[in-house]
Amino acid sequence: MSQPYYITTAISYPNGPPHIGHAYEAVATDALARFHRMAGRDVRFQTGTDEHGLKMAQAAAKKGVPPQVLADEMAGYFIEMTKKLDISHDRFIRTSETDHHAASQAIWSAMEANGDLYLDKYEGWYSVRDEAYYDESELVTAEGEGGETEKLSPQGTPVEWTVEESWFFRLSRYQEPLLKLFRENSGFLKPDSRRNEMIRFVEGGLKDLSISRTSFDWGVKVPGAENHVMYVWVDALTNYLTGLGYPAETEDYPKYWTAGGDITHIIGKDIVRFHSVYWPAFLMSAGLPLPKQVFGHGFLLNRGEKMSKSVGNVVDPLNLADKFGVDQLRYFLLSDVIFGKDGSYSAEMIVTRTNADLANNFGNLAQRSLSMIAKNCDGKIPQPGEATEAEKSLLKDLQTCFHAVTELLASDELPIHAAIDLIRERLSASNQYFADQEPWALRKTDPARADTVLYYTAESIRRLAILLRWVIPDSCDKMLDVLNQPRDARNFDHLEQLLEPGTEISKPSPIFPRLELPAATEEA
Ligand code: ME8
Repeated sequence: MSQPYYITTAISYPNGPPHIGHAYEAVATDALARFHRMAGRDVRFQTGTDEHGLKMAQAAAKKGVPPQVLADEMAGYFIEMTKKLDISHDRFIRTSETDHHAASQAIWSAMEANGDLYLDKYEGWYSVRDEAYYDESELVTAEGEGGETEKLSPQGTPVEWTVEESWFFRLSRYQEPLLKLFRENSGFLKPDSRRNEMIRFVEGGLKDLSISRTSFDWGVKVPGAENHVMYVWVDALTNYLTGLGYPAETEDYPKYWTAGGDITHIIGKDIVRFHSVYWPAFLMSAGLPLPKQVFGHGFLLNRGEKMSKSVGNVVDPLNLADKFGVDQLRYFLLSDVIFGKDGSYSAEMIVTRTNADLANNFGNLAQRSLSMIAKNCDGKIPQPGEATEAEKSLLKDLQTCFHAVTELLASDELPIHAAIDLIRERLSASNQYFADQEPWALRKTDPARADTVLYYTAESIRRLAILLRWVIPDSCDKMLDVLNQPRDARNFDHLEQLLEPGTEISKPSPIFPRLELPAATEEA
């Protein structure tokens, strides 16, 4: 039996409502969680909001409300997004919750007990937007609007000179252990491009990290130094432990973390340094096991351009889901974007992709074949005659596809898009089988053979619905409802089982309507 699987998204800053990047990460992580659950693994999945820090405090001040009020309001939108997009998390964590304060103080105390914390003064650059400290050597110089030069972070965000008393973490101690981790464990950080970047960063030398602030008080209090709040990333990263009950030795914490569970953090490329350098160093210091993998996915660009409030191209993912359908959006994001690389989206791209694969391919096959069963077979799955080579290879190829998909998703590269490509090939093959066999013509010349063809077409639809259920759960469940399949017969271990002839089917109605392009004026 494989190890329990713990998968997490990053926790989002609720300084504004969710954008398409948040939706993308939630959907990709959800698909992986669902895949492993369908494969029979014990899965725990966590997502949530990262509510502390200067960015939140400043956003709240700008609105004239306390940070907790802003966090409560915006967290509500993030929770709404998870519901809307069918995200199957076990816990939605909010870092302002009491148990999270306790967990953050526990990891702090463990790092302190290991001799890794000391009090000093921080003097250096800080980017509020990135909630990150930068070394002078990392900054880039840009020309401001008035022609003056300004210093920006490597992410292009403004930086400010900060001087304050601060607790420090002896990150420098972990340079060698981290390099060893990267070198000996090539799967720890993926894709490889991010790993190479981080190896270069660590090789460049690690300075001790400032991990507390005294100039504001919106955060987790430092144990024994109540005028300090923890640097937001210390508490944010600890969310992954809080959600399991840490530090209490309850059932979930040992099961998913300390007893060798496979821990996977799915995050975006901009926060790889925090997850693959700071986080493992904190964990090593606290004497805790490390995650199995940190995966830094790419960014979604609106028609190839970075989203930004000033450009006015920030897209509300809930609007997209309303316009095009939840599963249509999920399918597009997961099949069109190469997991690990940046991807582009636009209304045309969503419509083109989902019309081709879902409406014209899957939907059309199901609608045509199941309507024939409804009309000609008394609404019941017909009794098949002997299977010919065509039927045998139809089913065999579906099974081979399942094994290939499993193998892909067990690899460190997590090629979700490539797994969907394989399933899409089977969709087309089933359509081809149906078209080649012409059951509508056989109905007149050889009704028994027509029944056989309809039986195997329905069987391939059942298998395709199971194969795609981790990507587009609601539509596949609707398809399996039409086929009258029990809820407990929809996982991968039911792939090879065959439809029971005589099973009554429900009247099929189109599950994937053909989408029209929205008018240019209201485009995404
Ligand atoms: O970074 N495309 O929060 P966040 C794809 N609170 N992904 C994107 C994206 C885009 N255009 N923009 C952002 C934070 N993301 C921290 C995380 S975890 C302990 C703390 C991703 O709201 C981003 O890379 O800025 C991150 O993984 C997630 O969305 C939340 O970003």
